[in-house]
Amino acid sequence: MKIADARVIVTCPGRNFVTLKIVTDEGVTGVGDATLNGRELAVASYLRDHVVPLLIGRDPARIEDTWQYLYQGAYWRRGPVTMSAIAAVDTALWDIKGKVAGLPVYQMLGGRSREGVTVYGHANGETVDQVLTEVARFVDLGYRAVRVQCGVPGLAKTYGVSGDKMFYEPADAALPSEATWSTERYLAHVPAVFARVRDEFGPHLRLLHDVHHRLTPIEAARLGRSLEPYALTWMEDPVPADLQEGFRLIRQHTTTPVAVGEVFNTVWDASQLIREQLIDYIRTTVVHAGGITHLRRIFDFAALHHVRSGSHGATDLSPVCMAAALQLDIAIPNFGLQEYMRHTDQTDQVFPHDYHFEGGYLHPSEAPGLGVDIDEEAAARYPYSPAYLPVNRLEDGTVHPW
Ligand code: KDG
Ligand code: MG
Repeated sequence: MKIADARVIVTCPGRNFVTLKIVTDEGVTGVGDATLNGRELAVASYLRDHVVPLLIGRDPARIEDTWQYLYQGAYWRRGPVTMSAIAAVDTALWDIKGKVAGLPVYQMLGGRSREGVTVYGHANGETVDQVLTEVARFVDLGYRAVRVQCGVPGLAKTYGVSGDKMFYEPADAALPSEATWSTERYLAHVPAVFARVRDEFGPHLRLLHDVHHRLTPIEAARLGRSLEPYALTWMEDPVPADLQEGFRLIRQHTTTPVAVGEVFNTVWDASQLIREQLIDYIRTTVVHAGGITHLRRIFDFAALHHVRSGSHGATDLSPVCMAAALQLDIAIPNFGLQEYMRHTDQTDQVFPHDYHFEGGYLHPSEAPGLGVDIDEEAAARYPYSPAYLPVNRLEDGTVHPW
């Protein structure tokens, strides 16, 4: 069997997605997600101009060899554009291998380690009362874990607090919108939010919070300590992880678990954090960290260091990524949690799939391969539309992480 064709499909059914579809000379097809929020066309070009010509005629069964060929062969390693492109190829080849074998991909990864994939949803509101209403909605839907984000008094807009509560869209404008940030106001408010949520929902609901890289290590240490009475499952991205030894300071001061990694692309981005056990959950995902092959490598390395998975699963990761993530989540020994933000009906129509939510769990498809596809005719009805993530500034105008 040989790869006969590979198509890069850019579509915007409510938000932009980039998908690679590989076709073999025997008519077997596989799909991979290549979406990089706000930089979609860079990955589309990397694939079309520099990867697709190298795929034609290759044996689709040689997944590891193709991964190494694209990673080592390019000479220029790592980075979100390169690794999203490699991820798309890798994911599509696992899809093909599963279809050829007649097995869902998780069976080729060692089979089930659990009955379902525990997911967390996003409850957010401008006020604490709104937050409580949203948490209740997720609890009623059966979620066992909920991420809680709240507006900050005195700030007009806070990233993570969305207009549409169920189909949250972070890339909100054709050019980046701007918001104003105050760490002082934030740190003063967050513990009170979690006090109310714990009080209302009791000790058993798993609660999470995303800091979106906005703090310094000592500020994060203070936040973690102030949240200890509310027993969070994790505090996410407390500081930018470029300087990894900064996490030592956080660890010295708080027992609130730490989750990091949605912007990481390789095991090398996380190696110090994992080796020194400075984090508890690694949030790398299929699409941005080199596909199923490389994400499995990261999770195995993490497993040796008491670190569990917590894959990113926002709406800017397509159903193709989610289908692939679930195949891995159900199989690995050190699964922690899977983020799950629901896609809109438009998106689900473009990407037919049969993973499903039940009782707080997502269940991967049992179909051969990944159990997801792209309807190319439907995709063609939604042309690319520029959309960017917002930018944050401090009250004095200094650019700051959102
Ligand atoms: O593209 C960026 C989003 O995926 C990001 O804002 C989502 O932080 C995020 C999360 O944890 O889902
Ligand atoms: Mg996050």
